[in-house]
Amino acid sequence: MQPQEVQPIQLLAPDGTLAENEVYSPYIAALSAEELRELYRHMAVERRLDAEATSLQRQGQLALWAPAQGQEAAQVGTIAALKPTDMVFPTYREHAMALYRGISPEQLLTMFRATRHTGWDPREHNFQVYTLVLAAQTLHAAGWAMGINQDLRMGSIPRDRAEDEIVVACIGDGATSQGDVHESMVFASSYELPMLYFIQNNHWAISVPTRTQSRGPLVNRAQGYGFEGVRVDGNDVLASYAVATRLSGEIRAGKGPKLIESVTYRMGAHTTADDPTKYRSSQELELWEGRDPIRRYRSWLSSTGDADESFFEQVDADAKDLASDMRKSVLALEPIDLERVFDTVYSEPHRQVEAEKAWLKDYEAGFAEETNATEAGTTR
Ligand SMILES: Cc1ncc(C[n+]2csc(CCOP(=O)(O)OP(=O)(O)O)c2C)c(N)n1
Repeated sequence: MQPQEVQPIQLLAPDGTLAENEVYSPYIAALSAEELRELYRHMAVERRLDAEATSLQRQGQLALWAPAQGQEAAQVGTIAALKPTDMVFPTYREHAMALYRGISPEQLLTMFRATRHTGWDPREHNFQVYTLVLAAQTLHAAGWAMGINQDLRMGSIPRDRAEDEIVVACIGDGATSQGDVHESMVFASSYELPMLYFIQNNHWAISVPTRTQSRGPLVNRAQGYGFEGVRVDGNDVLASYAVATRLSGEIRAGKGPKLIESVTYRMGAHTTADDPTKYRSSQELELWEGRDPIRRYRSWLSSTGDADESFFEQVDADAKDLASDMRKSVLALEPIDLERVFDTVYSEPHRQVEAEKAWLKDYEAGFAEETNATEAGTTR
């Protein structure tokens, strides 16, 4: 059976021309020139940060980096449509969303330098810590959303929470194959939870293409659970914003969960640990380079007269400053205290954790012996 195609909602074509859409255009018309410029700024700054983080990893200053190049519009458009009080459950690639929520580059890179499990307090930003176990956050998100419903029912909203809070569960195309997603969606649908599933279909789950993971468009899954899904061009920041605004408004109004399949593309490697040329073609990459989300938006924004060359130059200068500050602050991050890592897993001593700690200490001691031997060799 041929997979049924679903045309994604697109407002901005790759050449930067804007189309009218009866449902979605009014959301864009409501944005001020300043808000439109901010969308650009967020995308451009994240892209610069991404490039810098990739370089830092190559220089051995980060243990790993998961580039988000190409996914800026999907992320910025969506998070800009939310309220700061909405709780976001990210994967490990939501850098543009994290920055938008006020997480600093240093906080963002802390985990990637392996100096802490995370660099930020989720309560300060309503942005949970990155989740590396695929799809686990979809269950955490459903649990949080059940808590919201419970608070509403009991009439006891905690003082630090908003009455109309909704929950966003971010997820990759590959991770939708995890059973956790099914459980989460069943709960969300059955209990009409205030949840937005935000799938960034970046076409690859490391080396496995989406078509292997799903024989039909991922957006169609929502229907199977009994809620609405919308497929959007994730390289179009305006469509991403408009779709997320409409759907989050409906969730806030008590209409239960919704799903966005944001069709985008990961331009870089899955992480700095893999080589995408081994599994995808240069023609495919070229095709998506032609759909670049930032270039497309810049071209439209210039044409409106809402942003001139000096604005773009200023954004570039700000991004450059951010990259240079980031280099300094990352190098200054203190290494993690290994005792603390193991001692905070359980509140009481645990045999397995003790055994793992002893193994690691022994392993680390091996390096000290090697260094001593080398030094002894050079002085002899
Ligand atoms: C439960 C689980 N299984 C496998 C992995 C290994 N793994 C890490 S990322 C990844 C691919 C994820 O692809 P996708 O969900 O499309 O997200 P993307 O990385 O493309 O943003 C895999 C298989 C993991 N982290 N967790």
